Amino acid sequence: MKLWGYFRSSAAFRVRIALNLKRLSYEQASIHLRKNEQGRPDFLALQPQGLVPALDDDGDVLIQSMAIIEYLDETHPTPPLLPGHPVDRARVRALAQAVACDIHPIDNLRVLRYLAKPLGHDETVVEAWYNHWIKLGFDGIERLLADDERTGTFCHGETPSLADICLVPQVYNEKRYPSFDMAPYPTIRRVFDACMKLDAFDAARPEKQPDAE
Ligand SMILES: N[C@@H](CCC(=O)N[C@@H](CS)C(=O)NCC(=O)O)C(=O)O
Repeated sequence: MKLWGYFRSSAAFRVRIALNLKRLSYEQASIHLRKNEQGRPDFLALQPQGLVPALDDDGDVLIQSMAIIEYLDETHPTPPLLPGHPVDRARVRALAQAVACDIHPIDNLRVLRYLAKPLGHDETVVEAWYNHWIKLGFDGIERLLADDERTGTFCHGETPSLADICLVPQVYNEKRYPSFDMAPYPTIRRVFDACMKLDAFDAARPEKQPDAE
């Protein structure tokens, strides 16, 4: 398999974790987002949205991290990334989507760039935007985790799932910004720490990728 990604992309980070949990080997192709390589014609031919990641599995090119991860889970069912019961599956998907649908898209590079230019907001305003939406998202996720007895060592029980795969890269981003206060999120921090002790998560971290700077 071949994964197009970028070391700092949290959506690519999700797919790297899933591939590692499934013990699948893959090569990586770097799309340097800061240098706008996502707009390169050869990459747009693969992913017309100009977003990483994309995964080539034996000639089938898959896009969108959640679709890729569910594909991997369907084609390589062990270990499962979703629990067995439909209600539990819905909970795990809801936690994952709280990150992937509600937080991540509005704090994406192209959104932050658009706020700066052409909208003309300075760095302080862009940072305030970023932190505001992360805080709102994490406030809800902290309650969803802390107030539910199905939360275990991981977001759902004792094995990592799609929910942890989405949560960890988002937390990882925030740790890069000391201005964002993680103190109000003890459960999120505890789950994050548990995940990062696993090789699959650790090996997927940005600074361990071949294109890390
Ligand atoms: N919903 C997409 C989001 C992909 C996405 O936003 N990728 C970011 C990196 S994390 C990207 O390529 N950004 C390029 C840009 O903003 O120009 C997915 O889950 O794959």
